[in-house]
Amino acid sequence: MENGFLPSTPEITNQTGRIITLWNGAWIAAIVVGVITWGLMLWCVAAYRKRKADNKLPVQTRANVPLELMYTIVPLLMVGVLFKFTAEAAWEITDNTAEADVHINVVGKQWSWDFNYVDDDVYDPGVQAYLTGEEGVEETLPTLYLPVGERVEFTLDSRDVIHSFWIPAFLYKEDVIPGITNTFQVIPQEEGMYQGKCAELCGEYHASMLFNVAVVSRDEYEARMQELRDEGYTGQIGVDEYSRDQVVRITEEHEEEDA
Ligand SMILES: [Cu+2]
Repeated sequence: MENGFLPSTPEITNQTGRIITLWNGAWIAAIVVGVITWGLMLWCVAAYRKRKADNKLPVQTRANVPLELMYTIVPLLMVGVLFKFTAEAAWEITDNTAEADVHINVVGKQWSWDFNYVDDDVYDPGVQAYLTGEEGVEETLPTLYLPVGERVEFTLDSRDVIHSFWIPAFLYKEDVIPGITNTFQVIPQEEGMYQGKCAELCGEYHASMLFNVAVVSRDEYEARMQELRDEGYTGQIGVDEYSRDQVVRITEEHEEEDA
């Protein structure tokens, strides 16, 4: 399996290959340990089963120092190996020291996302998705544009409660916490449309916090920036700016439509 059943491929971002390798390695290690453990259990059940006319108690063993050392050291080794590979991968993935080409500030809000394109000084205020259960919802979702092959630095802010910014195909999510700005970098490597979600239960319409991610060419990216400029979305939308009432009002309007 190239992707270990994950919703991604090694090429989608500069990080997905590393994450898939870690995931597959952890599964292989777990299966090896599992097979040995299950095998020993079954062997004990079969080899030491009670036989006919065997009515004595088995030998009663109390302490066995070599055995106790073994079952202390072996799990420590296993945890140590898992820790080493996980920590190495995490260091590399969360390394933010490189100079980014594109800076995007995401503001999570109940229940959508605002996208500030910092370098182009435009923004896209996300309107909460209205999930009817019918097809075609994708077209109504806010869409985040990213230029392919460029290093993107995300800064994540929240206007209200804790959210989590998640693009499943990128195999990475990061919490969006009020009062704290989290940062990560990624290089999207394949053009296409991806899905984004909130991965932290954040209230009644948490499930509506969907967005699209369009990884496009530099030209298409700039065309989108111009589009936002033409629509009047110049400047940046502040963390406290877009009132929560406005979003709640949108929700209520939808509810009236339903009624
Ligand atoms: Cu949320």
